[in-house]
Amino acid sequence: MPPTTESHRAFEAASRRMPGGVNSPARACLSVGAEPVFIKSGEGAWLTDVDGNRYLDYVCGFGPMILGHGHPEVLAAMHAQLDRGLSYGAPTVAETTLAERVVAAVPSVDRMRLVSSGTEATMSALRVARGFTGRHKFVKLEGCYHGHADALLVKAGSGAVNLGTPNSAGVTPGAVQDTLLAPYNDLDAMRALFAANPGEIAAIIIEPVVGNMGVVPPLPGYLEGLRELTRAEGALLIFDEVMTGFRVALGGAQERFGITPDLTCFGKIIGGGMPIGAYGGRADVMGVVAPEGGVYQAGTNSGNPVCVAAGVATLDVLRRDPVHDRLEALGARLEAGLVAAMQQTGVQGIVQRVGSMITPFFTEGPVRRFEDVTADAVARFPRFFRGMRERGVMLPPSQYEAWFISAAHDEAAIDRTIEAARESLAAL
Ligand code: KE4
Repeated sequence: MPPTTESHRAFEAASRRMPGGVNSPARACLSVGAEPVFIKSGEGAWLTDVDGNRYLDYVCGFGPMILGHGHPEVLAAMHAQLDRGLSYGAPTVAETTLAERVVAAVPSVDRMRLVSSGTEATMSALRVARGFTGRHKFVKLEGCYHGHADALLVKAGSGAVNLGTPNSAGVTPGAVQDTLLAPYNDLDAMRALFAANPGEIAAIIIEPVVGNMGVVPPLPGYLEGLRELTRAEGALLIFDEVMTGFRVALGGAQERFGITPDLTCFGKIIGGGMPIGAYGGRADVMGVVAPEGGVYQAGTNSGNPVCVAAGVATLDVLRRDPVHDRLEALGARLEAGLVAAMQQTGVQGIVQRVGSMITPFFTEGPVRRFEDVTADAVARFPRFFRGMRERGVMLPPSQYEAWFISAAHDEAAIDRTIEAARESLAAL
């Protein structure tokens, strides 16, 4: 569906005041040769743009909207808090409630700190790891994206890679001098890195299931190998579960794959659509965080009462209802349908999925690490994206992103998506 006149006018006005007309480059649609459409509202699994066009939504806010747009229990909890105030600059009981909900679902987290974004969560977790170990270097995986803190914005996935260079301008050599890189799903390369930097590596930070190259699952034994290696080397294992937390299982990827990290980063779903992040883990590690320890980290909006109300309500629904079973079934249905559509249209591609995170890659695959996402795949995705949007299906605007299914999607929505995909693939 081409950008409609109201949306185009909105885009022109936005572009005068904001780079790319957006407040995050991941929404800019530059890499898919399109203008972003401006959204007026979301209802359940659907988005409506400013011209009244409706779309089945697989962006889901880039992950938070696991219950769909406008869930009544989440809205009711927020409305109740609005009448009591927005921000106090003082602690509230609800923050402890949210912390207890996270701890109940994610046993590796004994103590935690709320922040306001995934970037803050990973940035802070890295500082804690360095403060706890006294070591400076850390390892990130090529193609993983952990937000836009300087030290982490190296060979990053998601929107960073769409710029053509995964390293951002403005990040100084000093800021990344201690950032070590390794290819995903390659234990030998990781072992070699530790051997070359004995006693100097504070942590590995990793997306336990990558969403920011598109969906790339860990190979069998990979996460276990990282766990053993970090333990042997006195380094911390940090799981960035900003995307996978409460998504691929109630307890995240660490529950799904049975791995216990030392620190975990959260975001997205724990805010239920409102800006929340968190980091937490071992009590001894979190003991270095101010005011108990010497690692400083702070934030005006950390634990904001309205955001926390949305987060608690969201996690309560996820604990009570069998949402993850439903999402697994819908994900499997969509995966099978996309595979069949590729076969029926003769388009070369694969589909990679973990739970309700899914990505079709226009390459023969498998995609196990960053360089497996071929230039050809990246080149073919834009026409598919535009074809799907024209048929009323809103996808994340990049081959390097995961699609998300919400509990508001149903079999009819999945089947409609598969039909749109079949038509869009046939038109490639
Ligand atoms: P935020 O600062 O955007 O809340 O979180 C950063 C982040 C950290 N870790 C992981 C695994 C993430 O996926 C993210 C953010 N994800 C991107 C989309 N892949 C957010 C979209 C955007 O940047 O606008």
